[in-house]
Amino acid sequence: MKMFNRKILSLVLSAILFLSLAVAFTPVQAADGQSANIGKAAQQPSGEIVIKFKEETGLPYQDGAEKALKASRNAAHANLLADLNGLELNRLFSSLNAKTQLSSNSQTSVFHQYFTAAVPKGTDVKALLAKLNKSPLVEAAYEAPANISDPTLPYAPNSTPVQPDDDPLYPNQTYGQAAPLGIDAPYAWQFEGGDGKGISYVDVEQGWALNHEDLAAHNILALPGILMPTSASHGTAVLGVISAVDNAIGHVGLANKAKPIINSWRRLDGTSNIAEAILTSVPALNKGDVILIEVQSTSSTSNGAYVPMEVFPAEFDAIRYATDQGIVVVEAGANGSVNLDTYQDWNGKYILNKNSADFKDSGAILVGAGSADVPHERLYFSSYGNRIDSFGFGHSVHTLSATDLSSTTGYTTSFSGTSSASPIVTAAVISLQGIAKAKYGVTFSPHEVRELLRNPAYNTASANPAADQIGHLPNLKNIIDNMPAPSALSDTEAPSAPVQLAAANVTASSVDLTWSSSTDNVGVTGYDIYQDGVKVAVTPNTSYTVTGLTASTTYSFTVKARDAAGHVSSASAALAVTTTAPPLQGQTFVVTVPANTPLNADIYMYVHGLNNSWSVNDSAYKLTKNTNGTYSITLNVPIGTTFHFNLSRGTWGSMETSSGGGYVGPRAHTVTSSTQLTQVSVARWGDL
Ligand SMILES: [Ca+2]
Ligand SMILES: [Ca+2]
Ligand SMILES: [Ca+2]
Repeated sequence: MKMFNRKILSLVLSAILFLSLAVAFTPVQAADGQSANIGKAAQQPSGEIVIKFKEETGLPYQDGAEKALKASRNAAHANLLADLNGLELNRLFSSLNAKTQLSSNSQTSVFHQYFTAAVPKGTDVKALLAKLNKSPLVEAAYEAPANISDPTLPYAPNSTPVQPDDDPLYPNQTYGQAAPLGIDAPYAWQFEGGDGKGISYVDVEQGWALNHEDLAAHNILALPGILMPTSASHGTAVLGVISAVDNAIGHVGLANKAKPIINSWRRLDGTSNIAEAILTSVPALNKGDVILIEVQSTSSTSNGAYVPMEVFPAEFDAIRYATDQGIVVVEAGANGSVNLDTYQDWNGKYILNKNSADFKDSGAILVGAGSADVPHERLYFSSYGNRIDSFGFGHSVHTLSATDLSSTTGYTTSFSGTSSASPIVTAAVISLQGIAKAKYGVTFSPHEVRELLRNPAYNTASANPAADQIGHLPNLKNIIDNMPAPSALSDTEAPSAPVQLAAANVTASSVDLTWSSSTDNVGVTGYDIYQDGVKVAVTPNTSYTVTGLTASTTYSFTVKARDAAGHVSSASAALAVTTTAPPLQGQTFVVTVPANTPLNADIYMYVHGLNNSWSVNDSAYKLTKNTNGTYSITLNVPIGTTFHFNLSRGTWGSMETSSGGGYVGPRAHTVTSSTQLTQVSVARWGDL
């Protein structure tokens, strides 16, 4: 094999310079007839080509190998140099050099024949490659692979194609159209599962017309509960957005192949119980399925404004139970115009503000209401704040309607509120879960699907995100194009149990818990805190302040770690914590005595029971005489205590009586605050 000589290379430096300048300005005739000057714009490559030279070319395996051609007096080399037209040749395999031996038989290997060259912008690459491939020294010249990506299977085409064109009202469903206007349901429909096939959902509200002509084909399952005729239009409208049948009438639900189930919060016994409806929906569903909560309420601290149901502890716990089971919960954010960041519950806690230490995460996707046009503005009635994950259209939603439970037809152009926004978001969730299930056999955890909807890179922002605070409108195309595999696919391991659980700052009603981070094969997403076996909190941090405890009481705490796939670790070692005794509160009693009370009388408080050892003249309970003639005493007693007392002048015979000399029952006193002042009036003494 012929090898080049570095000395020759240096001797012909000026010749190289001349030659390279000469080729640099040689126009190449492009395939389309236009000439492209490829030597000038070398700073802006448009791509890479790979050239495999024949072994007899003899290029040294080093970057800048074209310099060797310039130094050569071989005519074939000169022709090749001309064909290269100024390109720089670099090693394709930068791990190899001229001395690397990959074969015992040869100093070089097939790999030493491969070079790569950056092609300047404007080059006719086809023409360049054609010329190189004709060269007697080139075995192959081709474009380097572009658009390299993971060789995962593409989403399978939908085996039950959605045919919306013969559903006459479909064109009015702008909320389903491509982003930025809608969530782009047709994009999802192309793929197996994108129409909701394989996924079930429960709609929790209180009335539906299940025999509506555009729903009846579903044979909708009704869980036990009472259906209210006055709410038939609402429930029918919600179902229409998601489940209107793909036929030749009415609308097309955005996830019309999903299985709809209804569960009335009007229970069979006539009570209203949304938490019960959520709880009883869970057994009807599988992991990855969805519960839609189409209810709102006012709370004692919302000043009459509607707030989402999760502000109520029973509903919160029911939602968290569902999300802990892997069920995605979508919850209407409510129509009370409330800034959820500043909403306080009856304990003064900012339970809906993610930036507050008080924040409690139910795991639900909370939905706000945006306008039905672009840019989507927050509607005046919508709840808002950092807790809102997503928004849908809050007005002008075209869907099914009904006048009563037995309606078989009816359509509306004006379904509205966070009620109309929530089924739009629900349909997006169902589509994603359906595609994941079809492709991977598993669905996303509630945490994962919420993160997909919250991702600002994938979804459509509202008009003024910083002020609107209603999250994003789902954009199924972007999410699907960027969709990761559900972590449940690869992650089958639970995190390690938390260790070093410790308590600090123990008070009569609270304790600070800390623990060491758990480890996980993928990643820990949070910790569940258990108090006497009952989960009381979820936090992404390794510390938590448990509040609302009773004084002088021993509690047992444990902590479990969880990952994005929903796996939960075993419990940490239990930690027993005894709260401190309650702080004593000063209770002042001011006693007015009868006019015939001797000026030098000693007045005592007799506290029934153990407090003063059955003594009616215990000096610790002797009152002080005030300048205005009243008597007073301050007792230090724990808050919450109730005790009974009477007054006397120090003997059983001088106990207080009624004005007629009758028995006076024990006076009850309950300590409710630290600054209580109680006025007591003695009518008469028993001996005077
Ligand atoms: Ca159709
Ligand atoms: Ca239809
Ligand atoms: Ca894991």
